[in-house]
Amino acid sequence: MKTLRLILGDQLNIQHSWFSQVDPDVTYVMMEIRAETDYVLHHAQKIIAIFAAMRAFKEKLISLGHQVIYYPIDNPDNQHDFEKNIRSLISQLGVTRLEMQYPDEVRVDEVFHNMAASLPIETNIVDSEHFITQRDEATKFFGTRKWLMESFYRHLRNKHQVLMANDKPVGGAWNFDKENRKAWRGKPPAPEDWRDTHDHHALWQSIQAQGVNSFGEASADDFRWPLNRDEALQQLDYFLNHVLMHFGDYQDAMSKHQSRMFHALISFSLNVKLISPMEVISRTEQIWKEQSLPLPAVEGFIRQILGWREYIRGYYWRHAKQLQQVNFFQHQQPLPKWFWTGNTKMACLNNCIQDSLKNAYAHHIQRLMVIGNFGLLAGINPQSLHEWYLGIYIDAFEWVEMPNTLGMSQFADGGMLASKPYVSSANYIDKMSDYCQGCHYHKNLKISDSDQAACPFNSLYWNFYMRHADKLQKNVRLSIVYQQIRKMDDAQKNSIQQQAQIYLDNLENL
Ligand code: FAD
Ligand code: DLZ
Repeated sequence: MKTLRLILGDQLNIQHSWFSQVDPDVTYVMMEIRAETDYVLHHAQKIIAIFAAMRAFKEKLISLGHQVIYYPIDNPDNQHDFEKNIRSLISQLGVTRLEMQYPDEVRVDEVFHNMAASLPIETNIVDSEHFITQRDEATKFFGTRKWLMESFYRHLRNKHQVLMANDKPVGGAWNFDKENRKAWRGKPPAPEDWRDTHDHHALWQSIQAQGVNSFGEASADDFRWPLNRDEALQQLDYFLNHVLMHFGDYQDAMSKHQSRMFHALISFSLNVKLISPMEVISRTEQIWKEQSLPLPAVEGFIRQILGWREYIRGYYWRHAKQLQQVNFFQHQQPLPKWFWTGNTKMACLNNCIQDSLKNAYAHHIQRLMVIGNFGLLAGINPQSLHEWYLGIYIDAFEWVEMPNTLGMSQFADGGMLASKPYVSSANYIDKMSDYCQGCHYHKNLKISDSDQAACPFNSLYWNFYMRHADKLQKNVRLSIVYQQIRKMDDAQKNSIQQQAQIYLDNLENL
């Protein structure tokens, strides 16, 4: 029997049981294909990082004695489609069986199931052996109950005995989030970028020569994303030993002087499976014990991975099909052109978008409370925003990006993921960052006067709640907001709405 095993660009898990022994009857196949580069407009670094890591993975497999067929982007035999390349290999090599790992995305899941149904050979799909939970574990856990990350997280802490002692959470509480909300004013100094660089100039030239469209800075000569598992582990260990101690305190902080802050930068390594979530958690617990790190930092970090990441995956497999259509508020504004350049006078958005274009990265609060916040307040079409997020970030794969964008950030699912919209006026952004200092717009003004332009976040914030009162005012978590609106007189409400309308009519020039 001649078996072909397909490995996707986000399945670079060298610890998978497939690779535990060399089998002369097994050939692995990996493909750089236009179907995957072109399903959305990608940031240049994302394409480079995936191809470079795929190529390094191929070399690793060969060095271990495995047989690998690799289709580079510029191979003339490459038909740029999983099924077409596989059909050619079936006839060229006399393949009798195809094996695949479960993909993380509905689109590719359908491709695999269609291949399984139509190919003239035996097919089998196996687990990717990466996640802590199964696709349907959250669905089964919640049953008919309301989905809540915190309950799933506690269940997983118990089940896997993470940060537990005698069946109780260590430190006497499940969650130390209240201690994790400080602004950063330059101290402690944020770490320099601890990641080694690569020169991917030649690879980038070959990608461009094939006419693959992209945006953002390629940074091909000075490339920071990890190539392989060893590098990913080194980067993780640096973070755990030198940076994690401040993660909790400054998790929500933002600064124009330091975009990475104290975040781990491990989402690419995790999402292409160079490292596994459980090993990140175990190493974190180990270093916490060895170095007596602050529990709020350690718990806060583990919650992101054991809690949020697994919960989001469960949510995706429960709602993915529906998410492709959702638009709870019927928002239809097109994405302003400055989303592709960062050229806006709003300093917070200017900084966050330009960071994203430069690094293919922004941390969670930049994504949620600046870019996403604006998108929701301005009534941007959530599906356009979803495509933008899916393209721009190095870690963006639909299973994790889509619930975060459409559910958490845009409330486009009507509150299935988040219990209230994540929106704020300038006040929150000013509290958590230094962006407002020197901004063209004035953070304290709701309405522009003859001297100063008001920060658009202020009128848009109140206008959003007034505009969507029918959908939101019964939400108990928003009772204070609606009490405040009820206290405003008609003249106040009208002037806020008029100011907001001026901005909404002029989004391109903000
Ligand atoms: P850290 O802040 O250091 O956190 C450590 C790890 O926790 C991350 O690497 C990630 O694996 C996990 N994590 C933290 N928050 C989340 C979350 N909300 N959902 C899932 N995992 C989480 N994350 C992605 O991996 N891919 C995406 O495409 C993506 N899109 C997002 C879109 C929006 C609108 C928002 C608000 C968030 C998105 N996130 C996404 C979640 C989060 O912003 C990133 O995981 C994080 O910024 C990655 O950087 P880091 O490794 O430095 O994370
Ligand atoms: C994101 C991406 C890109 C840009 N290119 C490829 C590719 O050429 N070949 C490949 O196997 N995977 C690529 N990927 C990652 C895939 O999009 C990802 O593996 C699937 O979407 C499954 O989630």
